Amino acid sequence: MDTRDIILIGAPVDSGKRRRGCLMGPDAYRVAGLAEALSGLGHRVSDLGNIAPDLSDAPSDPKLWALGETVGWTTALARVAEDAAGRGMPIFMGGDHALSMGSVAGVAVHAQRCGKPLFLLWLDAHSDFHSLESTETGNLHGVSVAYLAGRAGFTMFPPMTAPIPGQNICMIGLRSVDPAERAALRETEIHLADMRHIDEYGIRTPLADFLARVEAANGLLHVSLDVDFLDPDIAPAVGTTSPGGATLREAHLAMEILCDSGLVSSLDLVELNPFLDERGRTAGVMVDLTASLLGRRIFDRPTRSLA
Ligand code: B3U
Ligand code: MN
Ligand code: MN
Repeated sequence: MDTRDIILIGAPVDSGKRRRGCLMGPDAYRVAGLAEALSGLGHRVSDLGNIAPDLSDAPSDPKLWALGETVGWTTALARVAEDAAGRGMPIFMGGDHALSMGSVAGVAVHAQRCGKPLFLLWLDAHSDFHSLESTETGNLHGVSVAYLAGRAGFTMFPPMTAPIPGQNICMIGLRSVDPAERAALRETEIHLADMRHIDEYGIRTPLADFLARVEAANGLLHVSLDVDFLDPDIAPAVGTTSPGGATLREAHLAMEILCDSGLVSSLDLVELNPFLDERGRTAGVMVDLTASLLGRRIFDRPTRSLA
């Protein structure tokens, strides 16, 4: 596979939910050796350090947790993402999933400028599809896809100038979807693969179907990887654990298939809470998965069967 210009961006977003700790995520990825793993694969890697939210206009709402801070992150990250996407492959080291409102919004503007459609792969136990009205918790990491898909009501956020059509979004790994999200998703064309779907068809099938669509449209692909996509047995460092998630092998296979497609143009690593980790285990798993996405292989050719 081709070597790439990888731009690491620390996004210590911790405002998307009440339980704190994701702000330590970027440093945990650094300590776990993310940059070294990727440069070891031959890529050119730079680390922009951590960015900060733009708090110049910070709205508040009693029902929405830390709205002003999350809006500030969205503004700042969108700016950085648009610029970085023009120079290489940005990897956003989160930070909770509210960060994707900024990272993906910025990448979407870049894609629009290139005249290419943007596709979004959401690897997550949750659909993060609440509107600001339907959220029960007020936690804004649960509204990111709704914002990015252009759902109504996000007037306090920067306008989503290039909303992503439902047909261009795919969610894989779902197992915790609230009733209001389920009802709203039914009205969209978002591709949905819940854990039952993975159990019945394997992780390759929904992923390959989606990648074929990206390829046919000559699109760019942003992957948003939530730690809770993985089973908590292998990735305990997350605030909202949800049992029954992807296994280590399913997750690596997904990354290897994504790598082979050559279509991934940007990536979020979100929801890692190092305070909840066991001796850096989850950070290590996330680094290994990112390495698989960027070319690490057991063998570089298909292995021969023993038959
Ligand atoms: N849907 C719930 C729970 C949740 C969403 N995303 C995460 N948890 N990580 C909510 O709060 O909106
Ligand atoms: Mn999420
Ligand atoms: Mn999640």
